[in-house]
Amino acid sequence: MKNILVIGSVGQIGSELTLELRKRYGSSNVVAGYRSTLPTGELLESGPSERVDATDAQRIAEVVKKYKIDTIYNLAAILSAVGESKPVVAWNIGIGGLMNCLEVAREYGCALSTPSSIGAFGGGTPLDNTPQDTIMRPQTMYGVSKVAGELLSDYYFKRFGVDTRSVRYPGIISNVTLPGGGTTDYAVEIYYEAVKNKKFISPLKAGTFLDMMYMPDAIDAAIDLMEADPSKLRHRNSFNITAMSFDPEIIAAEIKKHIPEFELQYNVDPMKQAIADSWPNNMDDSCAKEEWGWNPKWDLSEMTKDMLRVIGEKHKKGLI
Ligand code: AKB
Repeated sequence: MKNILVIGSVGQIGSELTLELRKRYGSSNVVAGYRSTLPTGELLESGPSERVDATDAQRIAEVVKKYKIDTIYNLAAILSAVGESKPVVAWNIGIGGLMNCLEVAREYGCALSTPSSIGAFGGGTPLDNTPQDTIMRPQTMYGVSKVAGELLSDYYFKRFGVDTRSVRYPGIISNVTLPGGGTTDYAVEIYYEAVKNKKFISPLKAGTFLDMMYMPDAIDAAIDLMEADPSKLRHRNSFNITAMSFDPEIIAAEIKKHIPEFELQYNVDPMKQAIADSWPNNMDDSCAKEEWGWNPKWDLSEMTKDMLRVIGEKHKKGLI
């Protein structure tokens, strides 16, 4: 990877991935693509940025030509819960956007990474130790578009030789940019509420186990997979990866170790609960470990310390 375009660079993952790519590959070699929200701060100042809407193929091609892009990270997506209220938009961005990226990648010889998700599972998937290759009949538009996206990405690799690779992300926990509209967002919000109000009302009930991961591991995964030796990859789109699995009670108990007065209450959101119930409790990520050395570094205890430290500092400075 030398010249990289990140589509969706102001989102939860994009805002941190773009900065890490700039550190590793040089600031001027990583273009921050944005749609309506302009990049700000370090993201704006540390390298080039361009307006790139994933649904506009011509614009993607212009930017790819202008910067001689060889690798595209396509992070444009509408997350699972919002996708249920805007299914057509979710499909157009998820699949329309991906088709545009695949076609541009084919024409200009780019490698392409478009993350999939635990949302691709459902409808008969074994929920414990979920295998890499298994039944996938998701019941959300987000999930349908993720399964279709995996298939399309593999199709473009086999049919046209486009170097497509991707991971199935679990819930991603981070403290730079908030997620928006996902089912796993609660696991980010709980830390902010713990710091600000010492209390959190969970939309998912006790006993709802989901795979999760701290952002530094999520970023390493995206980059390491794109750097992996292709001869070792038996799979491409997409690899199960996970770092931890917990339910609201377990994350709350971890927070209480640092904020003893923290209280967890419940007001279950039936739509989010139904989505979470259809997703794995914990995935088997052994293929990622074997084929490209996936090795998460953060567990719940270390992540909780770091999240509370960073969010605590933001709170003291009046930033949240
Ligand atoms: C969501 O909850 O929709 C996302 C995901 C797991 O893909 N965070």
